[in-house]
Amino acid sequence: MTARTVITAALTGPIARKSDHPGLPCSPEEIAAAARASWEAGAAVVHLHLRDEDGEPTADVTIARRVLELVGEACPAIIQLSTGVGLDVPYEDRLALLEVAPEAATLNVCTMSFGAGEFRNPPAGVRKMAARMRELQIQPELELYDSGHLDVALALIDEELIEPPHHFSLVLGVTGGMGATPANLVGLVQRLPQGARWQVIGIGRANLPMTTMALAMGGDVRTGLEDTLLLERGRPASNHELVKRLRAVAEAMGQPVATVEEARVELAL
Ligand code: KMH
Ligand code: ZN
Repeated sequence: MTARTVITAALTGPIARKSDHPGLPCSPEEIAAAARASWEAGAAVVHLHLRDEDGEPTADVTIARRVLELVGEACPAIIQLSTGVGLDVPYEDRLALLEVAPEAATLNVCTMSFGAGEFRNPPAGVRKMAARMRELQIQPELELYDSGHLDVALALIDEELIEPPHHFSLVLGVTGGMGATPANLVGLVQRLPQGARWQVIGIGRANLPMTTMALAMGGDVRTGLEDTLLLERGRPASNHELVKRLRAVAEAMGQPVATVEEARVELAL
């Protein structure tokens, strides 16, 4: 088992809009407040997407710097910036976002259907993104939405574009990716490289069952409004409520939850 479980809060994501959930944090100030509340509830890492004045996903570096500054002032949580950004944001803009040099950032390794949209991660762009992350010493979080994505990630590791320690997010329940089933999760975990650190992201109704499975298997977990807008059917969630519930599940299993300082050790940051 993992000594301590790291909880990541994915505060806003790129898909939902305020019209879907009025409490969705969008402005830099709202994102910073949600980060603080999630950290107080037990999250050691915050996964951040950026929104413009209209609430649309953006890779604007001025907004990125403002969000990083405000979140840093609000709480000591480890910042993981999304380079997924949003389905309609050009890859070159996503790449340029790395120049704000967050401590950690996501690396999406394959193009795929994503609900009603397309998530474009072309092989040459992914290699550029990985190489720049290595140069800037940004810790990559490898996002896997399907079993074949692991083979692509392993190729990047073989090419020495990604250095150890390797961090994987196993995303279950995206329409266009692998379904949220125990067999899919177990199959992927069994094939991870030796010494890899991994977390589970369960989308929608799969959020609580899949993260609970991850806890039982010794993995880390992510929750937040990017992953589910509801605590249960008909009951809108907030980021900190989702973190609080997941923390309680971990503790009920006797699994201690990492503080930020402990998470830095666990994640070798
Ligand atoms: N929600 C998707 C567009 C990431 O943060 O890097 C995937 C995504 C991944 O947001
Ligand atoms: Zn994200």
